Amino acid sequence: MSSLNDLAELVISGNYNGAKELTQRLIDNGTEPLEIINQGLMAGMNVVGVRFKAGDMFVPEVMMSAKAMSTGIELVKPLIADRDMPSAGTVLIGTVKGDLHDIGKKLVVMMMESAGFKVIDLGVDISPEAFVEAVKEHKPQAIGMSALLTTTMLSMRDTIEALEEEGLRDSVKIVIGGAPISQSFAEEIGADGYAPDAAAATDLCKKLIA
Ligand code: B1M
Repeated sequence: MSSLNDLAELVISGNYNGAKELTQRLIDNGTEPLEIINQGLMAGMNVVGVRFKAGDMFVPEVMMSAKAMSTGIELVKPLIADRDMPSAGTVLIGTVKGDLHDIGKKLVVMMMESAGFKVIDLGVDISPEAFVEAVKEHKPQAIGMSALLTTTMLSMRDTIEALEEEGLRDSVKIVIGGAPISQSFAEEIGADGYAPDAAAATDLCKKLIA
């Protein structure tokens, strides 16, 4: 195996040892670092996103693919100046106040990073005030909120209201998701969009930020 297509295939199959070895070989052969990222690692992850959305790939497989991709990125990163790293924008993400579920949110983070977003993951149990402070500090283009409990989803509304009170609402796009969330709830609380899964969240952020 020696080509960028092969590298993409290794990412798709979640073969992180293979992806690591081939990335190193491509670097040693003088392949441009950005080509390795765009035409190899990210190209593979884009396919994963499409297949996951279509229900042809499942969570554990996506996690293996994301690991393969990030293993390669770690090798290439030191060779690229920060300003040249492809960046689709900055997304701040967290599981809302009172909620400790983060498996789905981590999947969203991985997919977004794979698509070239700089993702700042605030973690779980994030209060509206903490979201506001983080927006002031990181100035993201978008915020992602995750909730898995019907009792915590209302914290999304509180967060949006807190952003409005601070005059920050219009500076960011807001995407929400998680098992109890729906498009109508997003509309009700004034979010910019709802995504049912990690791939859709990534697509939505691309669309909203563009
Ligand atoms: Co909890 N839990 N849990 N739990 N838990 C659920 C959510 C529940 C549905 C189980 C049930 O009763 N059938 C239920 C909620 C009921 C409700 O409110 N309607 C529940 C409950 C009640 C609780 C506790 C209250 C239980 C208790 O203590 N009595 C408690 C609450 C703790 C708290 O948060 N304060 C609790 C605790 C836990 C654990 C800690 C044990 C553990 C979480 C571990 C962790 O996340 N680190 C846990 C788990 C694992 C689950 C289930 C079994 C699985 C959730 C999961 O990870 N799914 C869940 C039942 C179920 O869903 N079958 C359940 C896999 C994950 C990939 O999917 O998170 O949906 P999901 O993410 C999806 C999409 O939703 C979407 O993308 C992902 C896929 O691509 N998505 C986004 C998610 N975030 C997004 C953000 C976006 C866009 C898309 O944009 C930003």
